[in-house]
Amino acid sequence: MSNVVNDTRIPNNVDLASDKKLQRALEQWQPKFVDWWVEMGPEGFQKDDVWLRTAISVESDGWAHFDYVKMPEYRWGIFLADQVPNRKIGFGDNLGQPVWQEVPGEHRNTLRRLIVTQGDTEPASVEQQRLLGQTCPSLYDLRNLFQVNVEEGRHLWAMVYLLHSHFGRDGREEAEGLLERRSGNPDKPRILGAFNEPCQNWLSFFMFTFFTDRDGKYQLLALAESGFDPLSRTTRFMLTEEAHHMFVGETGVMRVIERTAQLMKEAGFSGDVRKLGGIDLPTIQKYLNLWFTLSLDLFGGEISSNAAAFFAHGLKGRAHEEKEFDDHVALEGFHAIDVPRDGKLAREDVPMRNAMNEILRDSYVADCQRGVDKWNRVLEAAGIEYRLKLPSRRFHRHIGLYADVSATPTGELIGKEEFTRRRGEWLPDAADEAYVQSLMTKPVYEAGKMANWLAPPARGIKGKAIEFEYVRHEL
Ligand code: BYC
Ligand code: FE
Ligand code: FE
Repeated sequence: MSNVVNDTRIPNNVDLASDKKLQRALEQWQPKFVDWWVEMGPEGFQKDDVWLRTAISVESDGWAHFDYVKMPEYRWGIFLADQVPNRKIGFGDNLGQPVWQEVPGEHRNTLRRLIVTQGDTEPASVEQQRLLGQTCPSLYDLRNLFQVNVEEGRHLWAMVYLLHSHFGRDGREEAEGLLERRSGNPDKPRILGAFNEPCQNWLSFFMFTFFTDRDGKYQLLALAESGFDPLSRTTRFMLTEEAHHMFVGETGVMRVIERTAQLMKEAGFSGDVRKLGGIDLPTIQKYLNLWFTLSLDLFGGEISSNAAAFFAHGLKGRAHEEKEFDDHVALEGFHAIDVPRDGKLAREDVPMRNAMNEILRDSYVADCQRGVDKWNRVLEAAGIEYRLKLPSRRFHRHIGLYADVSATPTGELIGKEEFTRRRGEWLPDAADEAYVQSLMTKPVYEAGKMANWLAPPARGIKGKAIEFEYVRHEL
């Protein structure tokens, strides 16, 4: 299956040529995708040579090829991880049954909806990031932005392949819809909240790739468990690409912190680091608060009958279902959740299956904490006492149990007025936005140069020097 066909219009390892009808349908969708890319992809860089990796197979030792390419000519392909022989459904009511190669009729609508929701986030993120190139802090970062963007484009392809190959006419209509909705457009918004939020500066971009792409990691891990085998195989390969997106976020924030620590030293610690053009730690904390909580919403409600049904039917599992859990049926047992009742929190036992969104969120929060700990080690090594913290899950939520209450970052419930009054202490306000924006008015296009607010990376990409011309930008 992993024989790769690269000499066709659509690179793939799914033997597309053997299914002419499917091939034609995808070849009709392809120019519409490229039109969307040119309209909504990175603005001002479509003619540049960018040193990008392209997926060419799913072999772990050589799945990627690196070279200069103009983004509209990127070879977006369809790649599924190899089939696991005799794979069985690993959880829910169908535990131990053979996985499905075709969509079971009774789960058709639910699966389509999960695939469309996943697919919708991919182009949405490209739309959110389309102006960032114009304020890039270095060519290295510019290239990473575009790498993330083209791969999100490929993730859209991955979902469109499933829609075209398994969902007939309505699948094809959904594939069109994925190119029609627009991030942040009130008339035709993207499906999930965080994907309609503006991502207008590079601090937001780094937080987004750390926190929001990491929701992608956990949703993909849960879908990789699916009894619908083509979905499992597709998402398993997407996860290999996702690792780089989170690397961009983790090291991006880390480099901001390194530079801030350095400037704080220069300012004599008590001084205002903004005077030296750095991003002060309280502002970094506010952006962390914003993107962490927007991303928490992406896991859905804490108590969810949808999630229970996805699990029961074997459509969506937990992250690392086999390795991390003993009971894969989950009909017994409870998950304790703090439920707001009359202005107070009451701990309630929620039947396990109904708590699946919260259980996935638990894994996600633990993974986020590992990254925050690394950031804090940079502060510690620099002799700075300040520590970054993940806020409470109750803070600044728009989905689920805490959507209708207000809470502080440490999780105490407060009145709406107090929240509104103190919002600027916890989340970026207009002045913070204006300050961060002011650092990024001029792009840095000189190879090897870094913007003042950001430390250089530890090394370049794939053995190239940091000074390598990752993007040949025509001024
Ligand atoms: N915004 O039962 P509930 C990625 C809706 S990111 C708006 O609590 P459920 C990427 C929900 O649809 C990964 N609406 O939720 C990252 C439901 O509507 P109905 C994306 C929301 O269904 C960076 C109602 O509220 N992948 O790949 O258990 C860059 C009650 O919902 C939201 C996936 O999400 C929200 N945040 O779970 C690029 C995987 N949350 O039924 C890419 C597929 C909930 O009342 N999606 N609602 O009309 C899913 O598994 C589920 O749809 C969700 C929601 C986990 C998102
Ligand atoms: Fe993605
Ligand atoms: Fe991603």
